[in-house]
Amino acid sequence: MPAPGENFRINADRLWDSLMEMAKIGPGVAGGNNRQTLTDEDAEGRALFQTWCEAAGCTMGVDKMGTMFMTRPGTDPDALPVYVGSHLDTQPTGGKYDGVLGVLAALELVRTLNDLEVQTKHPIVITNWANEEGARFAPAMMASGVFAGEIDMDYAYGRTDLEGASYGDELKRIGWVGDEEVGARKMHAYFEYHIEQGPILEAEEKSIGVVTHCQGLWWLEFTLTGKEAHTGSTPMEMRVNAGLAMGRILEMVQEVAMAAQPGAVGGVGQMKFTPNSRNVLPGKVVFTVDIRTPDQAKLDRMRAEIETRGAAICEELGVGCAIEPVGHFDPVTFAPELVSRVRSAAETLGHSHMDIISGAGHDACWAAKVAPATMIMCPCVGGLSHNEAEEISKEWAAAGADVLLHAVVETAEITA
Ligand code: HGY
Ligand code: MN
Ligand code: MN
Repeated sequence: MPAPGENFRINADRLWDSLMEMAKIGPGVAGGNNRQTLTDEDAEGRALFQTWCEAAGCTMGVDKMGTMFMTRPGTDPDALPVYVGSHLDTQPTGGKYDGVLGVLAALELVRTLNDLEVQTKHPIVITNWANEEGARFAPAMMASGVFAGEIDMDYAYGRTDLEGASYGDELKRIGWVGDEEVGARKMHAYFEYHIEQGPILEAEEKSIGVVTHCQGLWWLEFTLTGKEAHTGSTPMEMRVNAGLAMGRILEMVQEVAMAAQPGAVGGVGQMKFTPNSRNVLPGKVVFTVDIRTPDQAKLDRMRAEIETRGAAICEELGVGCAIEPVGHFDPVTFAPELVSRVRSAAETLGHSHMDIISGAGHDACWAAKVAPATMIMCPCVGGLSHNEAEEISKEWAAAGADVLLHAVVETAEITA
């Protein structure tokens, strides 16, 4: 069969309508979403997604981590499927498109193939990975990490949120414990379409990011032990001040990341003081340092320096210090043959494009461990993401979805 021409495109309005419909579930307080993993809102989003996929002729499978697999049959049932997915869970103050665009663009791809009565040799499986964000249960990309054999399922089940609820209990509570062994499924290839979550594509005025790599990551959880004491009557020289140690460590992380420029980031997004009372010096401070760079050696050097200097800061202040890695993956190189398929699809469709390294982590990073995998990106306004003001245009959304359609169909091989 000849490769589809440049008129082979998705229905941009239907994709946009689906995005807006899904965005109504788990609304945020400022126009975005709060549909955190394994919450009732996540369950509601899953149910809507299941209804849509089954209406498009897909059959559902769910694995023991709660990841959803919606299969459109191919003409060769023995052919390994082409998986196309991302995630429906969001940050607490997330946007409407992070993850959701990739899942619903995959659904739109199937809807378009149905409209045109196109058959493919390989089945196509739309995938909604559970707990991509890692906001409620660290690490991020947890279910895809278990799928790739990089994270132990019992460890994952035992992860708890700030209220002490465990992943396993919450998955059971919302009724989404599947029956499939995690990772039993084999993939012919994996594609993920995602907003860039950074400023490059918009600044360069490119509609398509041809993602060649993804930077590596460490999440280092620091637990600092101080001495609870009165903030008013305790003399400065008597304090065992875990809060001060945290402040100095944050400053040091900034310094390490700036010294590693260009191409490195470091910071902290979450911390917890105990007892977290205004006039009690904290007995315990827990926070997670997030460092990332595409350069393997630099990533390892940054981790070593932050751990060594963090321990020294605590020793100087007499504060106890424990450091536990709670998230990690090495820099990822995506499958060159799929990357060039994405690039040529953008060219066929006449979309401006550029090669790009993903700054954010994605389920594709783990999928790349077990199958040829790659990603497609579209710009986002101001490069903003993990913020309720996250925004894209309908045109950007459709351009990437068209590239996804072409690259996936070429990989799944049209038969009719
Ligand atoms: O942390 C990440 O990069 C992703 O947004 N979960
Ligand atoms: Mn995402
Ligand atoms: Mn995200």
